[in-house]
Amino acid sequence: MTVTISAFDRSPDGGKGLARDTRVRWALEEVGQAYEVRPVTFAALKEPAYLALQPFGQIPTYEEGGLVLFESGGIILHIAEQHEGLLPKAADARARAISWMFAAVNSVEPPILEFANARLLESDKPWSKERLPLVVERMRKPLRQVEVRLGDAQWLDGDFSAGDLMMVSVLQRLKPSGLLNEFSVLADYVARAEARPAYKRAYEAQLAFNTRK
Ligand code: GTB
Repeated sequence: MTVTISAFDRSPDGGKGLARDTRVRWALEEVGQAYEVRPVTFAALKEPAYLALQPFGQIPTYEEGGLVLFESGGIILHIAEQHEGLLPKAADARARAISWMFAAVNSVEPPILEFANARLLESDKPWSKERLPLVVERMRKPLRQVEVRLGDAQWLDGDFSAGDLMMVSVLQRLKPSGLLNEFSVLADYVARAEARPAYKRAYEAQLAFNTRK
């Protein structure tokens, strides 16, 4: 069955791999599933035809036969459930890996996005200087906690899983600010994940896509 995902026609990051199609590409590469990419312009994201696939007018979507999915977490969970390699077979370990996926998008990502918005979209506001330290501290707390849990382990819970894939994808968003380097355990964790051949293939594919003529 052909799998098609949507991605920005041109990512505003110019191919740094920070848009959310990269995490889906990565999951597909981890499990060895070929895929096609449908480029979507910013204008097309908000048109009825695309909103029928993704109600919030965002990338990525996932299409496989008659199945249409949106939300990167839901898409990656689907991929992980359809193929071997991203979720443990043992029920308890599998449930824990899925919990880490939710932790990544529900507990760690929101304050990171808040920080990115405060830094990039609100820096010209009169209250920005006063607010930014609060936003940064709110973000540091879950990061410290993930760092403590990771300790000197390679991955969050045994072998690499979809939980790590989501957590690393979320942490990568800290890179442009340099803040990831404050957390050496997390920086090493991200580097370890980025050294995976599947990640490299996904990164290179999105780079080629975003820099195509
Ligand atoms: N919760 C959804 C999911 O996980 O799938 C969120 C999807 C989402 O935020 N999509 C963004 C989007 O389509 C792209 S990834 N935005 C367009 C819109 O809302 O109109 C977020 C993103 C965008 C750009 C960069 N960048 O340039 O560095 C990084 C991340």
